[in-house]
Amino acid sequence: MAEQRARPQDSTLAAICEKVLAGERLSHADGVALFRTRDIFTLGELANIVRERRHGRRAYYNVNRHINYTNFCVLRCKFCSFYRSTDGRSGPTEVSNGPGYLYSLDEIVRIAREAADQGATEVHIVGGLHPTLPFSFYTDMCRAIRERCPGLHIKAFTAIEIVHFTRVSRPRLSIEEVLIALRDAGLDSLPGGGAEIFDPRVHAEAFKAKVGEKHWFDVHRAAHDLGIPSNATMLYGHVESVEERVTHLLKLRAHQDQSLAKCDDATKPHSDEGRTAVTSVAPSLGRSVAAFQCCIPLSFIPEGSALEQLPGPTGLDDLRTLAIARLMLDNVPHVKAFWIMQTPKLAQVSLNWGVDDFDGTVVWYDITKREGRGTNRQELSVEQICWLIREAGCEPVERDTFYRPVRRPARQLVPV
Ligand code: V47
Repeated sequence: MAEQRARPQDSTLAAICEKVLAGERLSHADGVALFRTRDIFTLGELANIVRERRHGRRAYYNVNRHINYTNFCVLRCKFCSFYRSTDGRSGPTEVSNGPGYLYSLDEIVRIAREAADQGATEVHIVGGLHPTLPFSFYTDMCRAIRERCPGLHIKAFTAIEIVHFTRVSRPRLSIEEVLIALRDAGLDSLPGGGAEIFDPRVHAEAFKAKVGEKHWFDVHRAAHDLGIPSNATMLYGHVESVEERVTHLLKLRAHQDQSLAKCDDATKPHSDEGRTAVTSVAPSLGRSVAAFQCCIPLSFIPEGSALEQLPGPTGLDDLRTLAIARLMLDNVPHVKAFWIMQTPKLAQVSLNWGVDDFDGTVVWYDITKREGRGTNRQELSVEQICWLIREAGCEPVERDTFYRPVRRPARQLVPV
């Protein structure tokens, strides 16, 4: 059993190994030591031990579709290559100087319907902060998707968009009121985007105009209190230090402690034991409290952003960060490698470094493109994902958004 093998070559890791093997919580200093160590095999092995305790050799993926409904944005975050200024003419750099766009509601519903017809269980919808769209655009979007695709899980809007909606709503709504209106229109869960790095210095340097950590946590706290599950991200490899990454993870852990303390057993995020979903019909989310289901460390892609002079994370930095997220977040069930950002090859390797979730088929993705000018068609087929997972020695498990296994007849998925 892997648990017996961790014998660190770096003696400073001995106490950390003992803590991990005993299931004890790691400190900030432990997290920093793991970032600094050259004993990468011990780090990977520790993260794999924790991953196997929770999930065995299972590796999750989902059949999903990302919809980035607009790239117009009132913000100009330095790490972002996606936004277009609201006059529609410019992006952050020459490379990312393509046109601005806004999908109509009909187009969004058409994409969602097509995804559902092709077997998707989830749509993941996020966009820029559009300057003029009314709040009704977003509730109408959820309502129309819910009507046309009743079984499709709607995971939509980062915390930053939710705060933006409070500002554009008339009369002005609170965060809680916005979430209730969206939930009543069909929203099932929130994605984890927009967290970046919870640190005032990094905030001032890389995304000054964006709302900061207080608002991000206010949205996720309100969502959890309403019984709406969510995810949490960390954007790493730009202007932050490793100490700031560890602080970010510990802030997520502290928030999760609070949410879990309020959770009743029925809604506590769970591994898939004993639960099976044929479709992604959400459990009733009404009055219970929810929590983070998953942490997604996002590997910064510099191309096309105002920080494109930076090198971005190396492969080893990606692996370290994913492994350390697994080790620090002892109360978050899943750690995801989003293959769009870590690349399929690295995401595959990370399945033995603490990661248990590969995200999904995605199909279209606009927010980042690896080559800067690359196409937004970014898709892996179920066959490709399962092959990568199996080759890593894991068992592929198709999940719904709540990590319940999806069982479907062979060849139910229609190729796009
Ligand atoms: O909020 C922006 C980040 C996020 C860049 O919840 C960048 O399951 C890297 O949150 N390089 C959107 N990252 C993606 C996101 C996400 C993805 C997959 C799954 C889930 C989930 C959430 O991408 C943004 C921002 O933090 N981002 N620009 C960039 N240049």
